[in-house]
Amino acid sequence: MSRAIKKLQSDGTLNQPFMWGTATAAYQVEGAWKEGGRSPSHWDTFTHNKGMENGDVACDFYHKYPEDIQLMKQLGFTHFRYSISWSRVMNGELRNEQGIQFYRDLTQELLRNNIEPVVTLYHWDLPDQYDWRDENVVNAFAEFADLMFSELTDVKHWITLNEPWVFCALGYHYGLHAPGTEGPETGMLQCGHNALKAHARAYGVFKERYDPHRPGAKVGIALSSHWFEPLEPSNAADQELSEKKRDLMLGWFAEPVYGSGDYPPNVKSHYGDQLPVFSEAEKAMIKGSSDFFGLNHYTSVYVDSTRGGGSDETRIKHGAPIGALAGSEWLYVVPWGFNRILTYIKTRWDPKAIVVTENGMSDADTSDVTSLVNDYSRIAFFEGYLTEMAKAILHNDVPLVGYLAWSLLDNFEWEDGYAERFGLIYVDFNDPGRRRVVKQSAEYLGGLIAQAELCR
Ligand code: PNW
Repeated sequence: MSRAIKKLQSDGTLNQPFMWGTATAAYQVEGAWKEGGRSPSHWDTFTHNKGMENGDVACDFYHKYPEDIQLMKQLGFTHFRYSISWSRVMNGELRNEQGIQFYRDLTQELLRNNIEPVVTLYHWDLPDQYDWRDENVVNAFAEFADLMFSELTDVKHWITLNEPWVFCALGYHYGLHAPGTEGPETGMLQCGHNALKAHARAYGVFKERYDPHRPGAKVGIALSSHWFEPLEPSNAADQELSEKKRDLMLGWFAEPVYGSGDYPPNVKSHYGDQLPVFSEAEKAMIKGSSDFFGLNHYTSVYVDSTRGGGSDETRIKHGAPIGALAGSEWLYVVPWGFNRILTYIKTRWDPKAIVVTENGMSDADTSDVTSLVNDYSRIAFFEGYLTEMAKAILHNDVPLVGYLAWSLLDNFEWEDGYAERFGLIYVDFNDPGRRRVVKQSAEYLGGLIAQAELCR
């Protein structure tokens, strides 16, 4: 690991210290859903209407962030990724001063403790009055982005949107995420189309109005993807179908932003007339609208072209699972897939820089706090994935500039509520004070960062 980091630090083209951080999202950690003038987002409405577990209190990060920042500092993290709750800082078209003040305070507290902020503008908590299928969200998002760019003047790393694949597919097609719409693929495609435009507009606002006065500031987007591995690597049909699946999950958003400005051919042929069309001006606006490639990566799947439609993805080869199953039914631990997807991104799009904006694993919730805190399987996860990341840097010249572990805290895991724990820090959700306990894996990462520091 440290050899890879050393190479990175001495590489002139990437002359910035490696970003070692953790990541969170507003709705998953903040709580305080009605405080300080916050209005509801569609996640409040969705969870309340369905009677699900929810983020009303979550980790109470809204009140406890100074304590959490001290923990990050003790562990040695250099960066922290958090998101802005749009409906905390804006009420319709109006700004909400108290909400904005919260993010100013949080940002200043990080900087006072020598931790660099990485701000996600949108991590899924859409104000109730908007809908991603409706074009008017594009302007609204650009205005919200403008407000935050103008207020958080010290932030150097901005992420416009987190995982449009997830919020469009799960929100407007499968109905598992807010707003809970189960329906034809057209809704999800319209969502993706507006998301790309909203992202590019926000990028444009920053470049035009703020970039000249913010030396070193960067704006990007965070895209999520599994690695799709052909079940039989020598089988041409498996290869072809794997490539198509990479396009349907990652290329759908990456190709417009980092490639041609338009959807990849596989996505066009798969959806046909259902797929909205960009004008030439929109393509020009979207193409190149990112200063780095933000990647959220967790797991890999095999692709088996001999099986029909729904079952052509499998986790089993010759009777053996692709990796150990973590605490989420979709999360198999596959370190080698991490090197492959990083190298694939470098080869296909050759971005200036890649930031791993999320990577981590879950434990199923149990009442056994001791075993949740002595999380040796998470240490094995990080060891495996970081070793593969180092190989990607050292052997495949992947321009990696940062690694942000998901997540700082056990938190509200969307449709799975509090049943899955992704944190480096345990949170007691039965305790009104939301007591924190640092897990062994956090100490492990802290040790690694200290080692990497020695190479500077
Ligand atoms: C990400 N998948 O979501 C989100 O950005 C986080 O908010 C979330 O807590 C975290 O990963 C863990 O789930 C994903 O199915 C959801 O591949 C699903 C997938 C990937 C990422």
